[in-house]
Amino acid sequence: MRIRVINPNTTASMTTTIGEAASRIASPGSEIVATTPKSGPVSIESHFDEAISAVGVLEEVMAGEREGVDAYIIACFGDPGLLAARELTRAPVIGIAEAAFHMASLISTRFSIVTTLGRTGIIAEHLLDQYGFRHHCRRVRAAEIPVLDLEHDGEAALNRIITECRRARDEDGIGAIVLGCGGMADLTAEISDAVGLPVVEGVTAAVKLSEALVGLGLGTSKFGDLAFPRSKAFTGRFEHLSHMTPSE
Ligand code: 5HY
Repeated sequence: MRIRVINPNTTASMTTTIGEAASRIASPGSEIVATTPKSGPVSIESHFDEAISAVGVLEEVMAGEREGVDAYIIACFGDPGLLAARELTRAPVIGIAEAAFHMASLISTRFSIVTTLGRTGIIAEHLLDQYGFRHHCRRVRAAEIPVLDLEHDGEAALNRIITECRRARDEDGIGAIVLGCGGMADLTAEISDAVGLPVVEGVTAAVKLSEALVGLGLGTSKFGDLAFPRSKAFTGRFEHLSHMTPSE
């Protein structure tokens, strides 16, 4: 099966980190194709960044539909454009936040999230409510590191993340930790060793969930709100999207 892993920010080196982590965990026979949108923010650290990045995600899904893809992963912890992306395909589309919440709730009764900047914590909280995991999550914590520090100042960033994970372990009464950024995809083992708790990371969790859904022959339902978008005209910079409704 071919799994398209979309990094919604436009930092190619972070796409490489995400793609390598996905390939390491993928089953034999699963081909990981990690992609970066042509347009968008170099990192996603606000509602504005999130909104703009969603268009890039949707264009990557449309490209995947032309090339033939069995499953899609949205590798940003805000799951930008998730439901809109599901409208465009019959294939499963998995957001890394949703995947991590599901996996963490299977191995612990309570988990905490450790993300990058405090200001994006609210985005994770909104997703906890939307997906019905609020009661599983004790706290959304932040290491207060800009997303691209994971690429440019990895050691210092890792130490701040480990420090916050240890605080969560000692203060939150939890059984597991969820890492709150796609750029942390390669840090799971190191953090788990340093903290001594199960650490759930969304990119790798999403790969395994994608393989399970495709293996079960399950895809995005086309009945109801996730049916293909109705064909219509688009104007201005989106004119190329006009009447592009995928074939039924
Ligand atoms: C992410 N930003 O996973 C989010 C993390 C965050 O560019 N990739 C990003 O801090 O919300």
